[in-house]
Amino acid sequence: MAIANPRSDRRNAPNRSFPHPVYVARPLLPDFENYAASLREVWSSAILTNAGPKARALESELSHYLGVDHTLLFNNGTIALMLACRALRLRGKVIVTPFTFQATPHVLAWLGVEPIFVDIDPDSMTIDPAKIEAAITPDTTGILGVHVYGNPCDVQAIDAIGKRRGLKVVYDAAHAFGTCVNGTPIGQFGDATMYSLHATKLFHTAEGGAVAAKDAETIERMEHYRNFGIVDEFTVKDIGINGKMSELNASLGLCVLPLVEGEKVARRARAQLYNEILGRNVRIRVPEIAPIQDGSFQYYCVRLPQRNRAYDELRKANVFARKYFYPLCSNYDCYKHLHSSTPSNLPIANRVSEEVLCLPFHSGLSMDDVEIIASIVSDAATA
Ligand code: T4K
Repeated sequence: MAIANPRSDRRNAPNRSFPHPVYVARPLLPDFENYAASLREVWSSAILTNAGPKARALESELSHYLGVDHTLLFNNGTIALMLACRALRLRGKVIVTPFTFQATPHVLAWLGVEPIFVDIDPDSMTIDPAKIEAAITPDTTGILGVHVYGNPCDVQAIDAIGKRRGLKVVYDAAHAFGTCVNGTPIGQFGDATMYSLHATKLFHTAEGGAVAAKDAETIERMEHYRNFGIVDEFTVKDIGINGKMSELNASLGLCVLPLVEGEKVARRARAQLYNEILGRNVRIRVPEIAPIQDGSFQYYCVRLPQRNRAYDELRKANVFARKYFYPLCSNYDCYKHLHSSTPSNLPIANRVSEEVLCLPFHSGLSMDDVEIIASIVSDAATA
């Protein structure tokens, strides 16, 4: 007698809708009692913010985990990136990828710096070093690369251009927590690297950001900037801002960090299953899956010409995939007037942004859920 396989039964069922919304991300949450115990310490100290002991402890644990000399915490990734760019004295024009979250070029614009968009590599979807050289002018002061979905930029080539042309190199590693390039931690490249610690990220503090940097002066400037420029009670050295992380957020981070490795293992298994099912469909391009020690496992992104159909079919099934990053930053109203935003300057980025779809990716998905989502995408790609 044939034994029913519940997985394929559900996958082929006419109604593949989920009873609850399934989102692209789900925050990794520690046992509540653990967090409550950490908060009790904060309560009894009555130190809630301003570089308190939890924030200092998390900075030190993050430097160790990320394999970098120095980490500074901020209240979100956007402020962290802005203060890193300011500390490195970026001004005039900075070369940047358009294939990113809007925060990346916004940071430059808030500093009064013009983003100069250049095209991306069609495979890694990160900024193409070959296009950077041609975009450098006497006004260029830096390069801002994004390790999109955790895919590392060509860091060797970009760092070499920075050195050769006297430009600062900053990396937006919002998606690349823990990414390594041939065993070297991603935060060791460039002049500064920013990690987003937002709730949707593999490692998070609900809201938060971190910067890894080597140069002592740059670190000192960032430290002043995040606390209004204050040096001591009577000395204000720089025009700073409030960029500090609270003790409540830092406590959460200290409880989440030990869970990250387990989450990566769970995500890798889900990525493998997605790839196994979706990789059978010639119309779908699946990502390469990094070894556990090298990857950030932040997003699972496929590329397919029928992306919009797949997105719509998933929504009918209560699944909220995301078109990260469509529209392209250079096509937003606030940037489309720039000379470098001309679509003919960015053909690959414009094409890729029409094809990408980030599927739900976290340990809260069962393997059955992954099979169902993959089957909906695959059917949409061939319909
Ligand atoms: N650079 C890059 C390359 C970035 O991708 C980002 C942020 C930044 C810089 C700036 O870093 P931060 O300043 O944010 O630290 C989300 C995140 O808010 C944003 O951090 C992230 N990138 C971006 C790619 O994704 P939205 O507008 O898509 O978020 P939202 O609210 O639609 O959340 C996505 C899904 O996650 C929801 O459908 C449900 C789920 N979710 C969300 C939250 C907030 C939860 O389950 N729980 C939650 O608490 O931007």
